[in-house]
Amino acid sequence: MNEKITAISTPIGRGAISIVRMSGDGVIEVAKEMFARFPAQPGLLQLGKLDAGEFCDQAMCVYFKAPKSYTGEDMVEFQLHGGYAIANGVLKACIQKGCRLAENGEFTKRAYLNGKINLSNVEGIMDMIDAENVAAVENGYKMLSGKLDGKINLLQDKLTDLLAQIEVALDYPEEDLEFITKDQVQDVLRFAIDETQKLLDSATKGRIIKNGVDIAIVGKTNVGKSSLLNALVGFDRAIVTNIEGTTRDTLSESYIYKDVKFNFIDTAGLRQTDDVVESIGIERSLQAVEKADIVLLVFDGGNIPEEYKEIKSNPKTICVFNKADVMTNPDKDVLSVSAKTGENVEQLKACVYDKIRQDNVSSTDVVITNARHIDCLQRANDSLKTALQNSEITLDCIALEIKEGWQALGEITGTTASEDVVTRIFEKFCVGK
Ligand SMILES: Nc1nc2c(ncn2[C@@H]2O[C@H](COP(=O)(O)OP(=O)(O)O)[C@@H](O)[C@H]2O)c(=O)[nH]1
Ligand SMILES: [Mg+2]
Repeated sequence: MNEKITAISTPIGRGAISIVRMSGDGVIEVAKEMFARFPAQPGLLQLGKLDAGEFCDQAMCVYFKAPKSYTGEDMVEFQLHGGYAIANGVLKACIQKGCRLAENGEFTKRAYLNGKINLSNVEGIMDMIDAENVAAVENGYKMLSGKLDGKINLLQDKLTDLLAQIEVALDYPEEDLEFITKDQVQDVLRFAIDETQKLLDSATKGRIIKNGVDIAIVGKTNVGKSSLLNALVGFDRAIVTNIEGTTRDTLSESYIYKDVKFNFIDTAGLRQTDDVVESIGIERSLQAVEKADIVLLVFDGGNIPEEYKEIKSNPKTICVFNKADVMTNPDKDVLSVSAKTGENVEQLKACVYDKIRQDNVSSTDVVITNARHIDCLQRANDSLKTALQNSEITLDCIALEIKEGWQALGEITGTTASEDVVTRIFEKFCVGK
């Protein structure tokens, strides 16, 4: 018996429409009491009068029959006129007729418990809802539609087969090599280690897709780093003066360019200084360079100073000549911009985008965006590596490690996830999802 649950699934507040949902045994009967022209068949959106007790609304109603619904249970959705009072009043009416208020993510949790979706699909849905750009939506969709669990299931299947063969070989030691050879075992292990490593390696891309690219703007004092940040994001975010050492702390601002979030980080210019605060700022600049995905090394006139040579040769660095409105660029291979007039600032964004796109965002394969998945993959990868090492000596003891690897993989899709993990995932959802 599935308890009847209900929730408002759209954001609370003024808007064109609001949706109230119900799921569980008996929700169709509840809806029929409220909606006279109940749809003739599942999946049909029907216009009619909805009686919420205290008021009526002209609304749309659609229902789904178990198991062919999002949750896998009987479900009803009302599409109401927007606004706080209507949605809340209809919710109250549903509760009065025997539903209870759904917990966060409870509709999706039921879908999971009823076998409609697995945990990585659920996390794909969450990534799509939380997405701040198109690339994050695309990747969430890949997870939702099973690109990740397909890979994980394949690996788990291979390990299951391997375990079975190893066990047979151990049960009949005298015929050992007829069942499986050491080479065969190691081939499978190497394949699984490789695949988990590839997924782990994709996590950098995943972070960029989800959280954006960190772009540190560095260079000598007064070359126009803060002015460039302002020009790039389109408003006066940072203080700009002609006094050296104006920027003493790092400061960041985000900007969505096409489908990528750019997180620009303005830094203090590197120079010898007795100012304690500025010295700390310079220390932070160096850390920003270290952590950044891209470094914009800004200079104006003359050559790039000696202390920047190392940053210049870093493959993640793009050199930018600023103040093109008043100075001539000595290096024709370097992009000239003017933070003051805006000249070539759009080209600079395109240049950053191309650099990122080349080796990061453009991926047809699913990439890992989730810290939980990274943890599971890392544990699987570690266990399998230990198994591979030990397989050099004997097959006797490696079954345990392979099982651990198999188990860690299953946590991603949920086949081996603990109740705790499952609860924590659904807690992050909104009510009504
Ligand atoms: N002519 C011109 N002046 C600029 C340009 N960018 C910055 N400046 C000036 O250079 C000085 C230092 O700029 P600021 O952005 O504070 O440099 P930072 O120390 O590198 O952050 C200020 O007086 C700015 O107005 C530019 O593209 N053209
Ligand atoms: Mg500055």
